[in-house]
Amino acid sequence: NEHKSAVVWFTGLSGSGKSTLSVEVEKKLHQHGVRTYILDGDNVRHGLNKNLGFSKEDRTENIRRIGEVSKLMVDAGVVTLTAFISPYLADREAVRALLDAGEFIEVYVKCSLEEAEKRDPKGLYKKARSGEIKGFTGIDAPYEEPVAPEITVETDRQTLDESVEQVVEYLRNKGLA
Ligand code: GGZ
Repeated sequence: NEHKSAVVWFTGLSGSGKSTLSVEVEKKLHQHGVRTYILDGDNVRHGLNKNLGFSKEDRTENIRRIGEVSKLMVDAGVVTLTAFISPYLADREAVRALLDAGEFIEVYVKCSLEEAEKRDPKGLYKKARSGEIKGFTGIDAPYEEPVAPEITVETDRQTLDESVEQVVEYLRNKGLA
């Protein structure tokens, strides 16, 4: 593998800004001629993982498969950006263990529950509060914060541009951008 590659693993609450951030970081990488691919709910949960729901077991299997796909993408030399809540520490660490050192870049997309709930772009928090959705992350299902993420961005305290630049700068320093 002549091209250095890695997985940029965005983790955080629903509505924290993972997808937005992955799209904006990808744009910057494209400007630098880097080949990328974004894995997110739209292309994974509707296809490969359409038999999975949101129980603890299903989330673990969701993340396991995404980790395996990410590994294949990295082997192919594609910088892979993933945007999944991935609420369990052990599941994220299992993905890290699949990859070589430096190939798993965990980005904690930190945002208070209060702010994520205020954004509520799909009205899901409202449904979770009313009991229409059970086991919603942050409401009645856990989110385990990263312990030592490579990068933390605080989307309720910094602008999108600042967060994007922070990620791109990290990748630049690692020779990935
Ligand atoms: C959390 C849920 C749930 C429950 C549906 N809990 O804002 P969104 O809509 O687009 O992001 C959420 C997405 C989470 O899927 P992931 O594959 O990222 O989750 S995990 O990593 O935990 O496997 C939300 C929607 O799916 N959604 N039900 N109960 N989010």
